Amino acid sequence: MENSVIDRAWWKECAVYQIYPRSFFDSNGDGIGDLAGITQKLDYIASLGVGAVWLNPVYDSPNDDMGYDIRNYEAVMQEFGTMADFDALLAGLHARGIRLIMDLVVNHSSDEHAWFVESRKSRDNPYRDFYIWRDGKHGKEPNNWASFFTPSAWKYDEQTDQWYLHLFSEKQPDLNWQNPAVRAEVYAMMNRWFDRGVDGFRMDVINLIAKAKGLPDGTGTPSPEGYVFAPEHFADQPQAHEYLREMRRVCFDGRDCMCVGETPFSSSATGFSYVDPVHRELDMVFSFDLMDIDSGRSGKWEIVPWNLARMKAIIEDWQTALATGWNSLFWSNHDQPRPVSRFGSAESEVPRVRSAKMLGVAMHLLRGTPFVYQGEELGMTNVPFRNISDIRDLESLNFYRLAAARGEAEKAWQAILRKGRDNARVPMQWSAEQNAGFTTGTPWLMVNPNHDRINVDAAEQDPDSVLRFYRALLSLRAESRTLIYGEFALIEREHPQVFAYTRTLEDETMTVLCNMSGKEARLTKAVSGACVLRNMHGEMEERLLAPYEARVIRSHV
Ligand code: TEU
Ligand code: CA
Repeated sequence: MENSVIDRAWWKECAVYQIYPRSFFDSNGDGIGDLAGITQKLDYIASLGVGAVWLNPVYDSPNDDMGYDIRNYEAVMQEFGTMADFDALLAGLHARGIRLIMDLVVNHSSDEHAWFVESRKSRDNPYRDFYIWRDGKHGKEPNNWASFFTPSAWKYDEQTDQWYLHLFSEKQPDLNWQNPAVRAEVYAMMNRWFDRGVDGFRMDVINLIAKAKGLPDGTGTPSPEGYVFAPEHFADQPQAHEYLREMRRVCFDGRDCMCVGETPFSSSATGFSYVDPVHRELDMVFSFDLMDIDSGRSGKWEIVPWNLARMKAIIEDWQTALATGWNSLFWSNHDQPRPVSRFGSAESEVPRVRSAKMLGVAMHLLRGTPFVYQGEELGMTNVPFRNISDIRDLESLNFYRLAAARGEAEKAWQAILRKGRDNARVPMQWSAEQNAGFTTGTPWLMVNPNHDRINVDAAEQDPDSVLRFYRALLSLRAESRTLIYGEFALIEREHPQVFAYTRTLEDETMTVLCNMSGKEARLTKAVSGACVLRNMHGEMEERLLAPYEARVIRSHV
């Protein structure tokens, strides 16, 4: 901190709880979580000790990509309730001192959005340039870009004999941010949500909004279908910064809000360029580096073992690069498998509980704002889906279809079990009752059979549950200026099992020691001081960590 004054902000001091509304709590028995359901669980949310909630999209949507394809930015999805339900939830959160962060999905809209319905009508429609339309090349796509969810990023539209760009599904056409009218509409919409009382936005793939001039072909390795994934031409383009600075002027300046951008492909240097206090285009970004740690060259479905040295390097890199900015801290979200299954051990109960707590310590005491995804606080695990008919996520379904066509269905299925997004999207586990207490109807996505032992009710009863520990962890952080603002330094750098670091502010140091392995680990150096948090009981040897043990030690100079 170089004895400078700490640049305090509410969003640096609180933790954020991420809610996937479709799977949180169903208030009316239709099998789909809803806004009134979240409102019913406000006391639970408050009990976690979080200062903000981020809601995945709740806007009107045909749900091709579960709300990430928005038909109307200013209406609530019917299955989730009404605008009155929304206002009640917002008021209930604010009454408890909890802020509300909305998802903002403006790289693309739904193809059913009124703008696109107009846009596709004719080449001279006033909304034509709201999207990215191009002529084909010799009867084929305008360029060779691959999409995230389908082989090609282009879709041909007969009516006007042109193609439109969609980096995600065909039902998610990319908005044309070059068009000032698009930007003006988006900013006005955001300002209306701010005026309604929301406290900020999580901005979906916000670093993809500007595309390289001329939309040049990608030069990487083509997919089996012959398309090239070309983030060099659609991620982190210079215009993205221009647009975000404009957005700050038009929407954020003068408001007490927080904005966090989701920024796939960004390096730490690029990440810093978004949060650099000089411009502060965004307050935080979500980095993908850790999330890609077990992905092979062809992407997330090519699963490779993760490695601790690489994990430490990624964390140190971001902690260092953003030392004058601010990091977001997360192990999971609605797109990622469950961390305890991925980085801990979900094989049996003792290691599951201990590694879930250890992971919480390792991540959420870094310098940055913790984002806890629903169910993480229970140590919820990946799901034993039986076969592809259990899956609802279009990314997994499309991947499976393409792989099956190549005769690789079984390999694809194994990858979906480990990495598929539905692992995180099954209903929240409230109780051991039928459907995990999530709904009295038929849940839209199966519940994990392990809800008989992993659930909120059971965790409330058990003083050693992951839930009780998460409360202690978040309250320790909330009450420690050192854990919030202190400087980060990696220790035990070369240790093959241990991830450890210090956080230092003035004369106080908090040392975080985590055994990331299922075997005992010997520290190279003893750490003296008072143990203020530990994820297990039993005798404590200064230099020995039990499998998945985590400790936090406070000391003073
Ligand atoms: O995700 C952006 C993104 O990069 C995803 O494609 C991510 O790589 C993928 O989910 C990993 O499996 C955001 C949202 O979080 C996601 O839910 C949406 O599907 C996507 O944007 C399109 O809006
Ligand atoms: Ca419902």
